[in-house]
Formats: sequence, structure tokens, C-alpha cells
Amino acid sequence: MAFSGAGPKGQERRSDHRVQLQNPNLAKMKEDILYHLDLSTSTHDLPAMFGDVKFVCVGGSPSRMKAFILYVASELGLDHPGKEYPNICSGTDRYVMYKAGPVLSVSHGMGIPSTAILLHELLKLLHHARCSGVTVIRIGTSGGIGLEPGSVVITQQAVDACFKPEFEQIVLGKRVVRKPDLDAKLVQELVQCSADLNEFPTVVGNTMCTLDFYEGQGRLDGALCYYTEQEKKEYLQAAHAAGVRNIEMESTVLAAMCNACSVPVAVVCVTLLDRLQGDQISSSHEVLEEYQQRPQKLVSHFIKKRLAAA
Ligand code: R2B
Ligand code: URA
Repeated sequence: MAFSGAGPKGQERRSDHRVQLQNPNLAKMKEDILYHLDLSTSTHDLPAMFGDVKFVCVGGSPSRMKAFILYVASELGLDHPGKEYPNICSGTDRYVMYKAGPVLSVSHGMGIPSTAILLHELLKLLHHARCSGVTVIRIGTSGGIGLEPGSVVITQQAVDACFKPEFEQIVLGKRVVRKPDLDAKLVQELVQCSADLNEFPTVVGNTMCTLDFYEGQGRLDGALCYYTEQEKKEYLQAAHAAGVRNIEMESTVLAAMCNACSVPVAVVCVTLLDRLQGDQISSSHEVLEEYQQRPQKLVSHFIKKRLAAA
């Protein structure tokens, strides 16, 4: 086994760029059932199915992730007539997964718990498949702070609802904090890709990850609201002053878990509205549809460029 440099928790990072799981128990298991993906190491040949995967794109919505695989396949010239992209996880309705060449497109649902479950199984899948040099990118939606709706935010640092660069989880009744850092080189590559396209405004900024869409993001229009409009305004302004440019619900867990397994990760989200102007998402379906294609375009361009350089 080849090692180079320091990895997570001061461990050595392998120079073969494999996914480094952090669980000694797995080596003792005869079979690993990836329950929510309806895949298993004994019933599926995971290296044959997934061994060539280099780009894993994740997003909340199943239909968006299907649209993405069709788009990226056509951009990469993989969509010859009659080619179909079946849902690899059709035996479950928890998540969807599509593959086109080296690209895997997977839904994670809404929020940290759903995303954490997906990531445990997805990272194990990549490990069992002996994938190397994998990059993970979330293509998502968000609420912007002080940005024109439709702007794309490439996350510099994921932060929690107190603007801290931390992902906190309770494990065995104790508070465990992990670093939700994004890959700085990936951020720069994605910025360059947006400049290449020159089709929509793109900024680099901090992304605030919350546990809820309504009270958790300071909305005034949920079923519950015990704060004033002024308090909401002050909170969003404080977030902006802390470098936050958009708000969503998955970035910290994604960054923390990929970091722990030595997988470079990026988050690219379009903003559906400017939260300094309101709370309701009132743009037409057509407009929202076009906004959601922006991260897909940016990330497809990135993948094409990376493959051309390989
Ligand atoms: C963005 O959009 C969803 C909420 O509408 C959530 O999954 C997120 O992060
Ligand atoms: N997703 C969020 O989490 N918040 C928004 O405001 C929009 C999309």
C-alpha cells in the first residue's frame, strides 16, 4: 500500500487516491449490504459496475439527477441513439442512481440525515468498487444572500447556522465535531469553468447549512415563527458579514464525510431567490428549471475539461 502526506486525523493519506473509509469493522464483514441503495457486495459485482467512476455528482432531487445524467452523457458524447440510463437503485425508492461512463449521478434527498445515510453507503460503494481519483460534487439549490436570483455559488467554506466551520453530530451521546472543508483547488477549477462558459453570475462564498428550511433559515412564512422581521434581517445580515452567500441543507455533512475519507469535494448551488428580498420562492417553473440547469452546465463543463486533460 502506498502512502504520502498526512490524511484525516493525522493518518497517512494513500497516494493511490482510493476512498479511505474510517471503519476497521468493515474488513471483518463477509458481506456488506448497502440497504438504502439496494446493492450488496455479495449480489453485485461492484468493481465491474462502478470501478471506472471518477465523478460523483449528488443533488437533492431524483428528477434533477436523472436530467443531469442525460445532459452530461450528451455533453460527453455518450448518448448514442437508443442508449438508456436505468436507475441502478430501482429496487428502492429512497435514492436514485444513474451512471454514464465515468460519471455517477445520485440523489441524496433533503437535509443532513438523508444525505448522511446516502454518503455512508455511497462512500462504501466507491471503496468496494476500488475506485480511485474520485471527485464528489453537489449540484444543488439554495437561497442567496444579497445575490441576484439565478446566481451560482461555489462554496469556499461550509458553515453551520451559527456561521461556524463545523459539522456537529451526536455519536454515542457525545458531541463530535468534524471539519466541513471544501477542496480549494476544485473551487479554483470550477471558477475557471464558470468564466469559460460566461453564461450566468457565479461567486465564491461561504455556504450556510441549516437543519430546516423555515425557522432554521430565518423564514417568516413557516407554520411557526417566534421572531420579528427585524430579528430575521439582522440574522441574515450577520450571515452576510460572516461571508455567507447562500443557505442550503446538506453542504456541511457532505464536506465533513468526504474529507474524512480523503475524497475531494465541492458544492455548487444556484440561488433560487434573494433572502434579503423575501422568503417565498415565487419564480415560475420555467425560470426555476433554467436556474437549476446552471450548476449542471458548470459541472458538465468541468468534467469535460478534466477528461480532456487526462
Ligand atoms: C436546497 O433545497 C432543499 C430545500 O428546498 C434542500 O435540500 C436544499 O439544501
Ligand atoms: N433551498 C434552501 O435550503 N433554501 C432556500 O431558500 C432555497 C432552496
